[in-house]
Formats: sequence, C-alpha cells, structure tokens
Amino acid sequence: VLMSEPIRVLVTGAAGQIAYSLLFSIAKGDVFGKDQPIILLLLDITPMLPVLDGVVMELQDCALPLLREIVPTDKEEVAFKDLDAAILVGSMPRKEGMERKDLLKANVAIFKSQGAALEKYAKKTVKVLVVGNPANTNCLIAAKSAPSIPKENFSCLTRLDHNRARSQVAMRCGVPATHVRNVIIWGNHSSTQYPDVHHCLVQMSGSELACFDAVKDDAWLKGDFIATVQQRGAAVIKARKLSSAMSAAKAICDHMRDIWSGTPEGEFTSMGVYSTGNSYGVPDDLIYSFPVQIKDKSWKIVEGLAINDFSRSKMDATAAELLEERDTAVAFLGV
Ligand code: NAX
Repeated sequence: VLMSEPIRVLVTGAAGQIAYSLLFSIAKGDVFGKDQPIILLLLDITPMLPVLDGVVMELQDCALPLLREIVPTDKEEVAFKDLDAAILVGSMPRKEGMERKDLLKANVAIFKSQGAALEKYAKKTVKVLVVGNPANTNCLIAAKSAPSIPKENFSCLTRLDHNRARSQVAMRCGVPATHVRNVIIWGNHSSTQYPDVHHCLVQMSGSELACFDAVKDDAWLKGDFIATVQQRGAAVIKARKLSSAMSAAKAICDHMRDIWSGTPEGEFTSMGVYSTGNSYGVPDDLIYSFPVQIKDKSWKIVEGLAINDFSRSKMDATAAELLEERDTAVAFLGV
C-alpha cells in the first residue's frame, strides 16, 4: 500500500495534563486515520522544555508506525510551520485570587500571538481547534489574528460537554451512549452553556424515542440534567483534585476526527464555530457552539430546528456572556 505524505500536527501545552492523555491517541492514528503518517510539533513555554523532553522520550518508546518525527519547541516559528492541523491546548491557568478579567487578558495575548503565527507560518488550509480556556473567546481572537485563513477553519471544543450530556441521558435510560444521538450544546464552554435535548433521540426497547419520552422525567431534563453537565468540570476537579484530562483528550480526538472524516449520516455534533448572525438569532462575530454536520472537511450548522421559549432564553443568556467576553478581549488588544 502506498502511504500518504505525512501531515504536520501541532499540539500546544504539550507538556501539560491534557496533552499527556492526547498525544498517544493522535500518534497511533485514532484521529487522522490508520494510514496517515504524522509529524508531531509540540509547543510549550521555555521552563517546561525539560518536562516536554520526557514526553518526547515516551512517544519514542511507544514505537508507533505512523509517527515519523517529533519536534519539541518553545518557538512559534518552528511550531506553526506548514501546519495541516493545530490543537491549541496551552493557555494561562487561573491562579488563586486572579480576576476573570486578568485571566482573559493573559489569554488574549497568547491567542493573538498564536493567531499571528498561524497567519505567518501555517498552511492556509490548516484546521485549528482551540481547547485552552476561555476557549470560545481565545478561538475568536486567534481567528481575527489570522485574517488570510478562512474563519471556517477555526473551531473550539464543546465536544466534552456534548459527550457529557449524551452520557448522562444514556445512563438515565440504561442504554449505551451510542444509542443516544443529537444532543446539542449551545453557546459558551462555560457554566452558561445550554445542553439541549429537545432534538435528541434515544434507541430503547427496539425503537427510537424522543429524549423526553425515553427519560419520562421533564423536571430532571430541565433541571438537574442541565446543571450536572454545566458543573461537570468543577465536580471532576473536586473529586480528583485535578481537572478533566482523559475525557478532554477523548473529546479532542472525537472533534478533530469528525473534522477530518465527517460526522455519521443523520447525526450531528456540537462545536464552537464562527457565527455570521444568520443562524438561530445568535449575534454575528462570536464563536458560539452550534449543532453541526461535517462533510469533506467542512461543517454546516444544522438549520431549522424548532426552538421553544425555554431554550431561547438559555441560548440568549450564553450569547450575552460571549458578547461581553468578546468586547473585553477586543478592548485589550484592538483586534
Ligand atoms: P495544564 O496546566 O496541565 O497544561 C497546560 C500547558 O500549557 C502547560 O504545560 C503550560 O506550560 C502550557 N502553556 C501555557 N502557556 C503556553 C503558551 N503560551 N504556549 C504554549 N504552551 C503554553 O492544563 P490542562 O489540564 O492540560 O488544560 C489545558 C487547558 O484546557 C486549560 O486552559 C483548561 O481550562 C482547558 N480545558 C478546556 C476544555 C474544553 O472543553 N474546552 C476542557 C478541558 C480543559 O479544562
């Protein structure tokens, strides 16, 4: 068999927790395909380079057939060169006593710089996934800082929230997660996100039911279910004393694999994408999580879903938060 040319894949925050769970899956072919050789570019900040060396040693020791080259670096001009895919995980973590505004400011600076590096060094076809928080706004700033790369090439991760919602419904119904399709995460990857099951279907006892008919507990679906998904990240931190890394890495793989290979027929997924103001009354110039379907490496928002008043107010609330984040971010930098 003729192998394809290697693709160049960047992971930032490569010495961190999520990357440690993520890199093996990418390198062994779970994301870009079992016959797609890979060159891995690994970016972290200078003080983390010794740690990154350890990660590189472990990747070498995995003896993986698809992994052609590993390039650890602290330099953007090396990391962003000729990229086919960029997974931007690294960001400034919130420190004790830090205001939300200061956190935003620090991250806006990082993502402006990395957006400019994408503009300067990456392929124009590069697919960029932003994971580092605040993910939606970081993604918007990166996209704005790379004007010659189409805005459609940028997305942010809400797949972890999507998977959490799917799994909560599945556990409630006593079915595998694969029997639940078309949950939706709307809006910001924050506690204002709206996990919506009005269009969700559940395979149960030989037929496919609307989620509300399968669960038969509207109070739970409109109350604790939503709160559980919104607060899940905090619950994991409280229990593990560390943030979700395994499940985040799995969601990153799901997200990027779907961009590369498409979503299954009849199914949609959730991702933060650029809003043009033409879908579901969401303001333009935001990265907002929508239901999308993906084909030939491009996504389309699933249009025409009925939205009731309950959903409307939650979709508007999370949009309002994103507008505020955007305006604060833009004011810092004038982008
Ligand atoms: P870690 O603190 O373990 O790792 C982050 C790494 O990024 C560190 O090694 C750090 O040195 C590096 N870094 C910092 N600034 C950098 C820069 N300018 N360039 C390159 N690397 C840089 O955090 P981890 O648990 O891996 O989480 C990473 C990010 O993902 C956090 O911002 C976190 O909030 C976010 N998450 C986002 C999720 C989502 O669904 N969108 C879910 C999981 C996760 O919470």
